[in-house]
Order: sequence, then structure tokens, then C-alpha cells
Amino acid sequence: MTAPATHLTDHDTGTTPFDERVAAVHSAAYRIRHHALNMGEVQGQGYVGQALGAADMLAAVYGDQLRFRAEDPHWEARDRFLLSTGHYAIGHYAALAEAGIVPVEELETYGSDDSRLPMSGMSTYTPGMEISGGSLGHGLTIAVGMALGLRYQGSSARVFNFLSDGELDEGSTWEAAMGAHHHQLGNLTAMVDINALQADGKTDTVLRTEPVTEKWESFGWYTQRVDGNDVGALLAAFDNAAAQAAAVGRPSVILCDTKVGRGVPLLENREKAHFMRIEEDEWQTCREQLTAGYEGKSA
Ligand SMILES: Cc1ncc(C[n+]2csc(CCOP(=O)(O)OP(=O)(O)O)c2C)c(N)n1
Ligand SMILES: [Mg+2]
Repeated sequence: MTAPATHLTDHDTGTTPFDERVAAVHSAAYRIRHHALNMGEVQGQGYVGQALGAADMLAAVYGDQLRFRAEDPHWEARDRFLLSTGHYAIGHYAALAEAGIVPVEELETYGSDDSRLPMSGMSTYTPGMEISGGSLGHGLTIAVGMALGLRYQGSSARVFNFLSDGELDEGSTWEAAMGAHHHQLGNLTAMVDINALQADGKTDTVLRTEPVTEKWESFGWYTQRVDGNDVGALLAAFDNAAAQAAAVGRPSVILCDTKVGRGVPLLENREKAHFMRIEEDEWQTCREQLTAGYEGKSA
């Protein structure tokens, strides 16, 4: 019997040139966006803008950073990816499909009765979904406990927590940030999607959280802020975070400025972008715009 295949990162192999890694993640992000559009079309609406905005972050973490076994999502030594923002599940499912953890054919069941892919991420439904994260502000608290627990067990697995900028409104996020520093959780990396948007409008009109970088630094975290739609910048930041990773040390945060609807001009400037309604005849245009932009960029 052959051993199950482990998804090895560049840190394990140290062989893949940086530009090849960027190209691989860039094309994975394109497929994630494509999947998200197809899934959104089933419902006619949804959190499509977030999936498009965060696709590069998701592609980078699943394609280049996480250690996992696609056919064994509970493999004990896996790195953990915690989706704090349950409403981003559509993008996460697309990334899980790209990673081979969820079959691509299953994506069309998104949001349907009896589907393993409900609208909000649920750990009991979906392989690879570590937590049920829809109640915002709890993901990082769980990540802290998990990172501490893994360290007690002597595991070298890392914990990645995906947060949104809206979650920076939550006191529990900052309690967790303090706890992570107190316990010196060098095995924890937070990635924050700063898309400047929340359910009630633009982030700076709901609750001004800036200066975000200085806040995380003052909480003792190794802090980097990058263009979250620039794959090269993302991978460089993840490499820096990986180089810092240790059983005992500073936790890392990567603050990612992204654009809602990224890659589909029709959706990039849409009003009411938090939960988009997209007309029946617009989905094909979205896909065409996505592909045109991708081919233009990679030509
Ligand atoms: C504790 C909690 N409060 C409120 C909500 C309702 N809610 C769902 S999404 C959302 C917006 C949060 O901001 P963000 O995740 O940045 O929004 P997006 O970028 O997706 O528009 C809110 C307030 C929730 N899910 N959990
Ligand atoms: Mg937001």
C-alpha cells in the first residue's frame, strides 16, 4: 500500500523557483474565481464579491503554504486553516475544490438542501472546514486555543486564521490577539482580508479601525501589510511569516488590502457589494470578463 500523498509546500522542498510559484498560484486564483461565479449562479446571488476579492489569498495559502492530505482532511499533522468569516464559504469551497479536498462537480450543490456546502461554513458538513465560523469575531479565539493545544502535543503543524476587516470591530478578536502574544504562539498566522467593506457599508464609515498595522504591532505581532491581490507580494509575505514560525515566538499577521469583485470589472464597482444580486444574463459576462483579464495578464 502506498502512503497517502502530502501536499508539500515550497518550504518542505525548497526547490520551486519563486516566479513558478507565483504563476501556479495566479492560475489557481483564476480557477477559484471561476468556480465562485459558477456557484453564485446556482443561487443567483451571494457573497461572490468577497470570493473574487480573496481568491489570491486563498490560492496562496492552499496552493503554496498549507500542508495537508487531500484524501485525508483529518490527517493529524495537517496545518489548520480556520475560516473565521463563515459567509466567505463560497470562496473557501472553491479553494477546497482546487486543493482536491472537495470534488469540483460537487460545487454546483452550493446552498442547496442536503448539500455538504451550505451558504455559511459549517465544520460538521464539509471536509476541510475546520470550524463553523459565521458568528464573527470567534475564529481567532479558536485559533489561539488550537495553536496552544498543538504546541502542548508537540506538533509542528501551523494554524492559519482567515479574518475579515469587519472582525476587527469585535473585542474578542483583540482579546485573542493579546492571548496569542502572551502565549508566544509562533505557530499561528492570521490573514486579514481588508476589503474596506462591511455589511452596513464602507468599513471607515461603520467603525474606523485604522491604523490597523500599528494596532497589530502594538499587540506584539509580526505584522506585514500587502496588496492582497498581488500574488508575488502575498507569497513573499507568507515566506517571511514561515521563516518566523516557531513553537514559541511572535505570532504573525498578514494584512491584505483587496478589492471586492476583483477580476470582474462588472462587479468591482457595484453598489450593495456585501451581498450581490447578479442578474441571469450577467453571469456569462462575468465569466468572460474574468477570462479576458486573466489571459491578458498572463499573456
Ligand atoms: C457576531 C456577528 N455580528 C454580526 C454578524 C452579521 N454579519 C454578517 S457579515 C457581516 C459583515 C462583517 O464585515 P466583513 O466580514 O468585513 O464584511 P464583508 O467584507 O464581507 O462585506 C456582519 C455584520 C455576524 N455574522 N456575526
Ligand atoms: Mg470586509
